[in-house]
Amino acid sequence: MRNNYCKFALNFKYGKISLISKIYTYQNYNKVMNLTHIEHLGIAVKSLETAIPYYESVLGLKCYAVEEVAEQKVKTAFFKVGQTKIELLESTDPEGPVGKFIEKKGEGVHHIAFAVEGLQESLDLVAEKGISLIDKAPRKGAEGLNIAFLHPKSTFGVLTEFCEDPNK
Ligand code: CMX
Repeated sequence: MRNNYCKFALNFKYGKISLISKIYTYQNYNKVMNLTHIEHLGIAVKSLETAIPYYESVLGLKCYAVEEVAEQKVKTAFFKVGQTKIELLESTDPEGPVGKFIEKKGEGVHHIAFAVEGLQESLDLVAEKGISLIDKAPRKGAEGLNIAFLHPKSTFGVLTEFCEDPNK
């Protein structure tokens, strides 16, 4: 009798713990990030010099900044379309991410970047949901933004970037 009571008490205790942990996991799974807008589209080009005139003379946009991001082995050129930017990417090294991309796939859309509120929390959250991160913690990108990439193999083939403006 005493044995049965102990078994019951133990089952009850561990059942409760497992239920609580299931509810916790479920709640976490349903937590979503706060993506505010598409910050930019990254487009790989062989040469900024030959691509910029298309964006300026044909599409009527204005290139407002050219910046080298040595860590990423790229030179970038920026245009604004409403709240979203176009970021042209010219590789400075054939072994860099954009150099390899152009070699394999040619010029074209390279990545999509979302502005997020709470970059580290967002990375932790997507990692908990099984998404592979290229960057487990934010690093510095162009225009002084904190950035991090998700691996295209776990995002349906689209290299995805999260950006956060440290001054906001
Ligand atoms: N979009 C979709 N798929 C991509 C990709 C991209 N931009 N870049 C590479 N891939 C795919 C390749 O096609 C390849 O697929 P398969 O295995 O089916 O052939 C696979 O990813 C591996 O590609 P890889 O050429 O062997 O290159 P690596 O594994 O060395 O690197 C990646 C791929 C995504 C991890 C690397 O490019 C990376 O770390 N990117 C993030 C940083 C970055 O892109 N910086 C440049 C922009 C910086 C900025 O915006 O300032």
